[in-house]
Amino acid sequence: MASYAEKVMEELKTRYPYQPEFLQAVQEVLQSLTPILDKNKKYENYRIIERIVEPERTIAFRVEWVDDTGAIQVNRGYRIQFNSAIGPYKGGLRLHPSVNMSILKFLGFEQIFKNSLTGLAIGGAKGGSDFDPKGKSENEVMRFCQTFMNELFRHIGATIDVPAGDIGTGGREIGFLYGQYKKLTKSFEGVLTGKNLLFGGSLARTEATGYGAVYFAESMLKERGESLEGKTCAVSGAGNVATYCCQKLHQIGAKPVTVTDSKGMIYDKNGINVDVLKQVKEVERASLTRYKELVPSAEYTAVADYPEGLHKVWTVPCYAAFPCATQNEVNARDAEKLLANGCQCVTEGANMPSTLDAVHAFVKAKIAFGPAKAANAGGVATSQLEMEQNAGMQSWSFEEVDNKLHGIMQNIFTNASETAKEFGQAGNLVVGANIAGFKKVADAMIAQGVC
Ligand code: NDP
Ligand code: 2IT
Repeated sequence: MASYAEKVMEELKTRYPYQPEFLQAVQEVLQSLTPILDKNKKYENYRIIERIVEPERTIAFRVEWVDDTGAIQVNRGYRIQFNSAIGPYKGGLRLHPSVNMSILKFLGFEQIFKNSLTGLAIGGAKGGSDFDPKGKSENEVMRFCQTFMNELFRHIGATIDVPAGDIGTGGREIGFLYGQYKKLTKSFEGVLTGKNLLFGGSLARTEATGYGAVYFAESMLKERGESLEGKTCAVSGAGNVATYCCQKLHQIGAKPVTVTDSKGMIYDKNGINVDVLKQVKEVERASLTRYKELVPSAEYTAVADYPEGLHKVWTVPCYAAFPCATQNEVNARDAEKLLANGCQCVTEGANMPSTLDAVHAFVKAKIAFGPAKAANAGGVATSQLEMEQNAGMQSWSFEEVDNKLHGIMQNIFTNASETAKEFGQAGNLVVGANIAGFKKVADAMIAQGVC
């Protein structure tokens, strides 16, 4: 007979056949929950799974703006307020042409458990638009952000829902969004995180996700008597998470040798030059071909030249891999290649970067595998530290925030690791993180009644 989780999964597949990313994210979580659902029938009695897979509120709206030629442009904007059982809605805004309901529901669903794992009082949400900031002028990005906020502002607030950055949304976009929120509401409050330091941003928020992923990898390896020091690492992505992942790897004596963007990959045998990477991506907003111009000894490979069915970055022999670009960028064949080349540690900086098959391969091989909702939680955790500073009208030092981040990542590892042991699956942090993240939210939902 099908288990409770399997029954809900089948219903969900029938209801949302056109939301593959959402179904994938739910499947990964539900597969892990069987031990706790079997042990505690209360979750089935209270129909927690049917409830937790449906967003509390889904907001979809039109975003119309005028481009530099005077033409009217129309985009779709969204905010998915998924779960507020343990705190105000919290999660990023993604600006990318691929954004749709499936992608945002997967991200919002993941965010529920990630935020719970941080140990902080934050619920789960995600939003964004199919607007592509790439190739747009500053004025176009500003006008888009302003009209996006013209609708979003009525649904958010410092104790209601606090959006932040994600793919395509960095400090520049958060600034424009914040300016318009303030204009519309007259309120100078911590309604967005990832703000500029000049108006309420937190030191170390920019670095937090990448740094946090490396701290998480170190915790996993320490338990195994290993470390990253002196080790070669493969990193994907070339944005916020990848850049500060590379920076922290250098600081602890490891060597990141790759970065990737949507057009290609850089292999730099001398170690990725983070100053050059920042110049290319943060200042010039250029493609990685520019890195090759600035560092001629580096090798550049265009996506069109990747080996059939593989992401070239995962064919580079490495001790540790840090996928930090986007979902499903590590498939089963990539996983096989990484393992065949001796990779001992995979730490997910991006959200759901590994397909279900790839996750299974890493878990089966018993390497150190840090699932996204645990390993990349440093970003949102530091966002909550920014909210705390805003609420108290304080500004903490870089060291203070970084130390708190380090402590939070260590706690997330310990919690996931202990929970895995408690349910008879020592070392399986996928199961540990999913159960630990779920339990707190589910118990809070039960305590708050059916409302
Ligand atoms: P950025 O927009 O700063 O960078 C994204 C990078 O990934 C860019 O280099 C981009 O290439 C590349 N990329 C994006 N989409 C694709 C794609 N479809 N195919 C190939 N490459 C792609 O985003 P972040 O660094 O903030 O986010 C990266 C990942 O980390 C995402 O999964 C995000 O959800 C996750 N994350 C982010 C957090 C944060 O605090 N920012 C927190 C936790 C998770 P190009 O330069 O060509 O655009
Ligand atoms: O996926 C994520 O955790 C983020 N994009 C960061 C969210 C946040 O609120 O800082």
